[in-house]
Amino acid sequence: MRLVEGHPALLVEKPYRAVAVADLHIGFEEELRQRGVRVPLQSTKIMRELAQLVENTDADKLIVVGDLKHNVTGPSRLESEILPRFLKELGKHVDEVVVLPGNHDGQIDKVLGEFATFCPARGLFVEDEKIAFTHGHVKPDKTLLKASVIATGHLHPVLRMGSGEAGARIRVWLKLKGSKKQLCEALYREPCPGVKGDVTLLIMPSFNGMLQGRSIIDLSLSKLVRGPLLNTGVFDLDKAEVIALDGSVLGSLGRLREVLG
Ligand SMILES: [Mn+2]
Repeated sequence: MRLVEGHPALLVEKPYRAVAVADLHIGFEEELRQRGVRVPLQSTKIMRELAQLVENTDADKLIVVGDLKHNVTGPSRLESEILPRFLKELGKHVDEVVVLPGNHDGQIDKVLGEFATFCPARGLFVEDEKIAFTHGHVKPDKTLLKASVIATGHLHPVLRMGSGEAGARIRVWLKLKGSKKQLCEALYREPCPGVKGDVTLLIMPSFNGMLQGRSIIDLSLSKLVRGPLLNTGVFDLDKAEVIALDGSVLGSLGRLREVLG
């Protein structure tokens, strides 16, 4: 498994080649468009980027780590028209599209079941790579603790630098480490004998670049936003490694907060 340089995407290499992306929020601009704001259609742009990604990485699968869609607006044009078209088009580039439902994806498997493979929200474990995926808003399945890396979305982390007009925001990865045993005990409230070693929590940037994202410098996150994994307190956010999309390590979150906060 590796980060795809320059993109908010992961590449799984065994037993199949799969690109994993999180938080597409398809239809984010729909509401604005319906109100007459001519925002460019993001789904077209996202499709182009995804098609290029799977081609460049020679992947035959695409894993969406939650929040395929944004909010449903109006009489569900998003679900009946935009998303089927989007998934059909994706299907031309990969053998399989796998979707792990996020908090914005309630019930879409019922409408879109024929266009993608839907996994339980509690997670997908890829044994050969010891990597597990879950969106991050629900408690993951216990089998995910077999993983050495748990990759989630949901947070949309961005690093804010400077302020006002001269300020900038860039999407980032957050890499945290914690004790697997402590995580197991905190999540399932029971003794976890035999569980040992560390687990890496990799929080993925949102694939949709139009989203504002959550500033990891301010990071006054509600419990709901943090989700069950971060809420355990097993992962020390100040020690999180902050990684830019090009793969460069920008520093620990604690240090960046001191400098940029
Ligand atoms: Mn999201």
